Amino acid sequence: MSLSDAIISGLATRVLQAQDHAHTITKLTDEYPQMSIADAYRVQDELRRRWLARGERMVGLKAGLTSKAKMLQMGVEVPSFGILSNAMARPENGAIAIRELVHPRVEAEIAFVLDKPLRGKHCTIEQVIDATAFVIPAVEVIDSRYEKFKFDLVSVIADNGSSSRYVTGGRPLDPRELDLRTIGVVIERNGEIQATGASAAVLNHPANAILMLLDHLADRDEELAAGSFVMTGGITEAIPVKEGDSIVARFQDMGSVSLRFA
Ligand code: 0L1
Ligand code: MG
Repeated sequence: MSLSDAIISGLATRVLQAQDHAHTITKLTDEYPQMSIADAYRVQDELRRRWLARGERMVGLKAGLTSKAKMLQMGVEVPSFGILSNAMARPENGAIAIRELVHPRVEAEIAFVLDKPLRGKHCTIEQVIDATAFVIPAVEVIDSRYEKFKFDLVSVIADNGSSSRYVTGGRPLDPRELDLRTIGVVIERNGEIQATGASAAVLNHPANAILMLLDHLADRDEELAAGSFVMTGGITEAIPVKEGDSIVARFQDMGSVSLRFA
């Protein structure tokens, strides 16, 4: 049986306070072991309502846990999806305030910006490419609100897939000009290489993350609107950061994304 609206609303309050005030909470499933993935997305829906009510603008969606490295790191086997608001965006080369975060980690991702809507369960990679205005390198700063970054799939979905900040950089490129499966990526922290990977690590092709997202949206009778910004998931494992760290994520043929934590 699904959780009541009152319980979902209370859980959204708990998660939102933890996100806004950078403190940890225990896994939601500790209190509600019967909570389902559908319930967790209802918590996300409630978060979206509250973000909109306080004046934020929803800019797109994120797919997470889309690479083997990430699934292994977090001990789950299924991707998760989350919502991106304008309040999470930060400029390239800017300083991200570490006091606003609990235990941040960074991920190098390929983001898509659509200029046509996409809808339905039977789209193809070619249709995703056709609907894409450009792809752009991105770094997502994830920050689980769960103690020690330990959670299960239901709890992490309710925490909007650990979303906290994101930064785009490099060059926006026409996806038809690239082989999106073979983009090499290097993440440096303070000038030292921390992780390397290739974009095929994301479900063999990052556009497959968008196909999975479309599948999820179709179940909810929703679509990806023209103009959507979609992050397709970390290509390598996520790298922990602390105050004073500088991060550069280098994407072959696409440029780099730089940020620092202060
Ligand atoms: O964007 C991501 O891959 C994160 C999904 C949630 C799991 C995590 O916090 O690592
Ligand atoms: Mg991510």
